[in-house]
Amino acid sequence: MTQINYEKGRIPGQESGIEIRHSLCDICSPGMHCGLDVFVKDGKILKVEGTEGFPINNGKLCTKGAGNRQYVYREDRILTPLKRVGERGEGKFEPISWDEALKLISEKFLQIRRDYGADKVAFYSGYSKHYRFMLRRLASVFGSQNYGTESSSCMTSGLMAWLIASGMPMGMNMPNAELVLGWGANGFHSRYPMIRNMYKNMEHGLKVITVDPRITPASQRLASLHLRPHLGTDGALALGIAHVLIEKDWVSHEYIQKYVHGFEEYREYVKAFTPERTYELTGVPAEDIYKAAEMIHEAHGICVPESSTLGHHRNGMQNYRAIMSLLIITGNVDVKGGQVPAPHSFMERNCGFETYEEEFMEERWPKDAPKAIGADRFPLWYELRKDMQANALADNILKQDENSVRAILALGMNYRMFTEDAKYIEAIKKLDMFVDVDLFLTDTAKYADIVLPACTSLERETFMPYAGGQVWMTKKAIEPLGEAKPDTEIISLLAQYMDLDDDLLKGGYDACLKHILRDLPVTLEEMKASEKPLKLPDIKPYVFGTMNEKGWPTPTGKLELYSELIAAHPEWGLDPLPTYTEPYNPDPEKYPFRLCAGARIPNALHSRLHDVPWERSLLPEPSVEMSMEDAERLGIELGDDVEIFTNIGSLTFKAIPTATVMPGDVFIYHGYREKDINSILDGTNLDPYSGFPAYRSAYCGLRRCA
Ligand SMILES: Nc1nc2c(c(=O)[nH]1)N[C@H]1C(S)=C(S)[C@@H](COP(=O)(O)OP(=O)(O)OC[C@H]3O[C@@H](n4cnc5c(=O)[nH]c(N)nc54)[C@H](O)[C@@H]3O)O[C@H]1N2
Ligand SMILES: Nc1nc2c(c(=O)[nH]1)N[C@H]1C(S)=C(S)[C@@H](COP(=O)(O)OP(=O)(O)OC[C@H]3O[C@@H](n4cnc5c(=O)[nH]c(N)nc54)[C@H](O)[C@@H]3O)O[C@H]1N2
Ligand SMILES: [Mo]
Repeated sequence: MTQINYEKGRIPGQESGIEIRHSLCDICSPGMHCGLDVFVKDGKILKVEGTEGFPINNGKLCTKGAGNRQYVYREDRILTPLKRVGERGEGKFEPISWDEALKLISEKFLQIRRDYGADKVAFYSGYSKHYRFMLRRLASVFGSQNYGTESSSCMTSGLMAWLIASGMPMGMNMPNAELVLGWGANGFHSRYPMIRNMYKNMEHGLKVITVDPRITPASQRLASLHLRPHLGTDGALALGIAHVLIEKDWVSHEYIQKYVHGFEEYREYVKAFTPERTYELTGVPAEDIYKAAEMIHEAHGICVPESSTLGHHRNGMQNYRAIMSLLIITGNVDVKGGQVPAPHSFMERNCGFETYEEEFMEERWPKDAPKAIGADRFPLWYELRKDMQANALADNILKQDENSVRAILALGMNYRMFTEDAKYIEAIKKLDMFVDVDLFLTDTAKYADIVLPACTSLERETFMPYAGGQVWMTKKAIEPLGEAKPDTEIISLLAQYMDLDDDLLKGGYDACLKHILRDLPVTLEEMKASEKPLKLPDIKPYVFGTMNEKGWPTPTGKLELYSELIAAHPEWGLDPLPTYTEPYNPDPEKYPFRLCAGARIPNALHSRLHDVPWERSLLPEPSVEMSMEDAERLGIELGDDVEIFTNIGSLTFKAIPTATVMPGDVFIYHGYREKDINSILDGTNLDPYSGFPAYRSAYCGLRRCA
């Protein structure tokens, strides 16, 4: 209590010289940016609090958000543009001016374009998203299709599954739902705003089924039923539930007949997934499968959260398709409380209004340029995304042939997000030029020829749209540290220095925003003048059933269980139905443990917070969670060193035996510099539909270190 009062004692006002500036937390997910009150004195941040009344967080901050001050002032912040003087990776740089840096980059990129073609320069973005519409356009105007992002392994696999079924992004209508299939959803650690919504709706009777191999806060506090399939077997489980629904005649025949394509083929396929066989494949007992089917049958309005977890498997996209199919056959798509159309407003979020963001990104797309990297290996990805599958980038470079990329402009590249990531460093070493724009001098940035300093969300104004038709320009809380600049300004400067044919990009962030937001009933100036998000007038609620009646943008105009898009391309070697394949284990005898690398922990966001003292203190050492049973069997105790080995390599972690993990499973978080789990995951173990790595259904051996 005294502690809290002491903090609150920092009272803003004339006397104390402390001012509160309204900004946002950009550490986490792009759609859920939380409002921050930043307490500033003499241009320095003293502390941060959540903004009361803010649409997403209403005064609350999570573990990560509370670390914003330490994040902004991390010791390795880059303060000036840097030019490499030592060997790649050595980390020896000299400061140079912005003018010099931009000239060096522009001259090299233009020379590569002249000598080898525009596609030999790739444009990459890490997790941050606020500048992506400009980066994509920069790549296009430059002439390269090789624009790619971290979305090559994030939520996009699930999005692709919907693009196949309905032709558009879809979202939950949770306020009207009676049941959420919380498949791989433990928002307590990854998406707390979603959990708050669930709690709110549970007061009106919403029920939740959690499907998670682990016991989690979500399974304990929210779930009426908790199914615990083995990692990466979700497709079999969904098909098993479908089997029961069909057998009991709990499907919606009228709905299927009117709106669904391919039910006959699908029914034929799921016949084999009897509860007994499903149990063998997934470990979920038959009675739980019946119980889930019964709950689905009884609910009016069922929806399923988007998920990256489910995409992180070699069979990930098909598994997610199998899950969605449960909604389709029970008539829960485009109905009240079901999965409903969620066209994107900005940054892949649905906010209830339209912008010209997509047009802005697409209109200059160089359709005659060589196809983006990965188009040959992951044709479905390319068909649906029209950008580079970043998981194919290292191989493209390492091949060193006439198609290999020669330069990369990266905004926030963290090579440790890729599996078998040493390949990425080898690839970067082969480049003529690697430019990394980041907040911090990361291990990846150390390989760059030129490093450019970006600034955090607290040092810039950022356009943010929110669900329900809300828009805002956040406030700068402090001036950029050193010579750091917003990414958007850096992109615009590059367009100017290369003198690309695009007045909008050259005109800067505000000019681009004004262009894509031109039909909104409020102006950018009005957003800037407001201390909080503005609600747009006349946001019309979606009328359920519109798309079912109008017809979906799929080849048949119906919701497709059987994909005619895939069927039209037998050369892709992909299945039109949501078929199930087992996760890949290179040698079950050597690698008997199922390894999930990456289930979210509250105090980390990929590589960003491992070097933030408050966050690190909550779990100081990279650890492996394992079952009590396995620990006992192998003589392992809390804190023991445990060796994890795969077909690629081995690493040691501190053991955390826990009752939340099933025997045979192990859980390890990623992004640690000193214990990088991705360095020992097989880089060829990719989903042929999406190109996503199997981060969550890898296999390993485990032993106690002597
Ligand atoms: N094993 C395993 N690997 C995974 C995953 C997993 O679950 N398991 N998850 C995957 C998923 S879902 C994702 S989304 C990816 C995320 O992977 P990354 O995109 O690599 O995520 P980060 O490490 O958070 O961020 C990348 C870089 O962006 C920098 N950065 C932060 N803010 C800014 C900014 O405003 N501007 C610029 N220019 N740079 C900035 C950071 O300092 C960091 O160096 O990881 C993937 N990798
Ligand atoms: N604290 C924190 N929050 C984050 C992030 C972070 O790094 N840290 N990353 C952000 C990003 S980029 C993303 S994409 C999202 C991810 O968000 P989510 O996908 O919601 O989060 P995860 O914790 O990775 O996975 C949720 C649950 O899925 C379970 N799970 C793992 N594998 C399987 C499986 O094969 N089947 C089933 N049924 N369940 C499985 C895990 O046990 C875990 O409890 O989180 C975002 N939020
Ligand atoms: Mo992600």
